[in-house]
Amino acid sequence: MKEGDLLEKLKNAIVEGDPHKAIEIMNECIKLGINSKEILNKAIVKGAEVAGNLYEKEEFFLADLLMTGDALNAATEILMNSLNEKSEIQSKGKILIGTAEGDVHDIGKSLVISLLQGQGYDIVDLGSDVPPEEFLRKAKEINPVIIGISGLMTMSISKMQETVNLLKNENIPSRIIVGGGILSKESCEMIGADDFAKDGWEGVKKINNLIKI
Ligand code: B12
Repeated sequence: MKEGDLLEKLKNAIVEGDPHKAIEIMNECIKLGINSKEILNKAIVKGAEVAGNLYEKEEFFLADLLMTGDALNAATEILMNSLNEKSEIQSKGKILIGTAEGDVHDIGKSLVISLLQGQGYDIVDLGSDVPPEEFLRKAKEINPVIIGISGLMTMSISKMQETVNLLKNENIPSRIIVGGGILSKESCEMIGADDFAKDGWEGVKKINNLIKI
């Protein structure tokens, strides 16, 4: 099967919320050596977008979104394993990461973590729905070079802002980067973070740049 057809089938399996099919096609993609960025952008994120739009139009219900979440998790787990296998680099420093308070979305964050581990960073993952005070407590304990905050919902923006304000007011020296589907350069400025990334690969590049400063 052609690469484009396979990625289209993977996207459909994600929208349909079929983890078994997603696993089968993902394994095929890896076997064929399809570039992981292509898999992520053309199948995984596209599938998530289609499901999200259907949900917005009320053609999908929460149960459908949950099934898409299962298929997304199944596909990204395989992608993450393939990214991890390639990591043989020395530690570049500690990164503290979590999803903003009130937000349970964590699939994109997990992907970013795999990419960063592949680049040789040590990751401390606070999970999802993380209160600003928890970011602060952990930052004081481990002194990370970077703090990453993920957020996928509009309401996460104010929580990210609150977290950044708290960290800056407490003079935490770590550089802060935010990411997640809803963010833009403008919302990043509003949040007061040092940078933002639209996808995981851009995140890695920007983090590498931030630690040079
Ligand atoms: C799967 C999904 C779920 C799953 C989540 C499972 C999980 N464990 O994560 C479930 C079913 C649980 C869920 C629940 C809900 N969801 Co939902 N969900 C989605 C969906 C379809 C896909 C999200 C996803 O995984 N995308 C794929 C990943 C790979 O992309 P990503 O997260 O953007 O990550 C990439 C980049 O952004 C970046 N990145 C991400 N984080 C970070 C962090 C850093 C530091 C960096 C550098 C980069 C970075 O790198 C990643 C890789 O490139 C989206 C639609 C969409 N378009 O995103 C809706 C969506 C996010 N959900 C939405 C909603 C409304 C909800 C619910 C409120 C529904 C409800 N009525 O209960 C609840 C939220 C509950 C809560 N309190 O959080 C809305 C949010 C709307 C808004 N603007 O606020 C969306 C946009 C759907 C829509 N169009 O309406 N959801």
